[in-house]
This record gives sequence, C-alpha cells and structure tokens, in this order.
Amino acid sequence: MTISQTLLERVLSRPFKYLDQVNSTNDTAKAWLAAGAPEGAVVIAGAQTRGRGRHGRSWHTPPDAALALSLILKPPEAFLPRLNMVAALSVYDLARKCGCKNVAIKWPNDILVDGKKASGVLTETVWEGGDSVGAIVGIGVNVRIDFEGSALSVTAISLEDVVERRLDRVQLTEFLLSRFDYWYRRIATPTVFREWRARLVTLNQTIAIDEVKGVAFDVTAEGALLIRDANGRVHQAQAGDPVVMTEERVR
Ligand code: BT5
Repeated sequence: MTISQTLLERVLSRPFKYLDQVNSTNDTAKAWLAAGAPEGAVVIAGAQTRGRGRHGRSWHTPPDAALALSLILKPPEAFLPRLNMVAALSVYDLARKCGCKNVAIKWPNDILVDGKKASGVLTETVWEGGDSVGAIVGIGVNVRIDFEGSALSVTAISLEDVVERRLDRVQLTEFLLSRFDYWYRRIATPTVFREWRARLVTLNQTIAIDEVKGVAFDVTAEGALLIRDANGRVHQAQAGDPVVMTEERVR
C-alpha cells in the first residue's frame, strides 16, 4: 500500500504534509519553517529526487519503498546536538519493533541492521543573525528498496530483507514519530545521551577517521567521538565516517 495524506491523517495527530515526490523533505521542511510551521510539524514524502546525505552526498529514495521524512523542531540551542541522538534512538526502536535483532547505531547516526545501513539522519539548523530559529531533522529508512545490482548493495539494507515480511509504511511512520516524541520529551535529561551511547557499535572499535587511526573509546555529551591513537594521544572527531580497521591495517 502506498502512503497517502488520507491514510496518514488517520494515525497522525500532528501538523504534517504528505507529498508523493519532493526534491528533499529537508528542503520542503525548511520552506515550511520559514512560512511559520509549528514545532513538531513533519514533511513526509513517497520519493525524493534529490535526497541529501551529509557533506553534500546523495540519499537514495525511490518511490514507495522507504520512509523519508523531516521534522521541524525548535529546541533550546543547548540541546541541538542531541537531535541526532533522538533521531537515531527512534529509528533503533523502529527496527527492533519490526523484529530486527541485530540493530546498532554507528557513530554518529547511521542505523545498522545486520551490519548494513538501513537508515540515515541529516539534521540541519536554520540560523538567523546568530540565533537558531529551528532545526530540521531528516530521517530516511529503507523499507523495501531493492539494492541488488546497485553499488550500495554491499553497505545498504532494507528492513523487509531482514524480517522477510511486508511492512506497512503508514504504521512505521506513526511508530517512528511516536518514538521520536518519546525521546524528544526527554531531551533535557541525561537519558538521551546515555541511551544513544549505550547503542553505539563504534565504541571500542579500532577505526580510521580522516587522518586519525586508533580506538574509539568514548563520546562527549555533545556527540563528538574520542579516539586514542597508538601513541596515546586523544583526538576528537565532530563529524566523519569511521572505517573499522582490522589489526593488520592498523599496523
Ligand atoms: C546520511 O548521510 O546517512 C543522511 C541521510 C538522510 C536522509 C534523509 S531522507 C529524509 C531527509 N531528506 C533528505 O534529503 N535527507 C534526509 P551520509 O552519512 O552522508 O550517507 C550518505 C551515503 O549513504 C551516500 O553517499 C551513499 O553511499 C549511502 N546511501 C545513499 N542512499 C542510501 C540508502 N538509501 N541506504 C543506505 N545507504 C545509502
């Protein structure tokens, strides 16, 4: 079944816009924020033609095979770093709810199922004269994208591949947003950071990130990754893509 405005209206009790196709739900959400969207409003799309990842990368969202949505939020600035954590925790809960057993968060906010990426999060803050006027939390979840034969097949996975049954994207959307609200209500407490940290598969892995190689031994409360290199020096990564090293490659 495809998602529609009518089907979503039955389960969502928040302001939302459903569009069959957009360039990027983050861009539509930004425009809605500028036009006065209320906190918690969400843009949901059936497909994205120019879905975006971090650092200008692209995000693949073919029609009716994924969740692609962007929440509009206005948290106090101090809590902005926790939005990624809230999003990652919500998707983690969603994957578990679907029946996936082997779910983990790869720092900073990829959701891995059976070691492959099932979801990504792109949070963008909108600033006006040095103040944040809101943030857009974009979440993409692969539900039944067929990656076979594509370059992504090695690293990406869809939830239906894992649970081997048909999933209802309207129900998934409703559950994901309700878990988002659950964690977002706790954003001012230490719980969000603690629970996000507890689900990070990256901790204690030997990784390479940018020019640094070492053991990712912890994260800061703002979400930065702490890496200890072979000389005992500690490095901090704010963003990036950790690559897990085998012992061989470290030496
Ligand atoms: C992300 O970026 O993982 C953030 C993705 C956020 C997507 C959502 S969808 C709703 C909202 N609207 C948007 O326009 N974006 C957000 P990053 O960590 O940079 O990962 C991007 C990389 O993941 C790409 O370079 C590909 O290698 C890979 N990739 C692209 N599409 C994928 C997919 N559907 N599943 C798994 N991997 C994918």
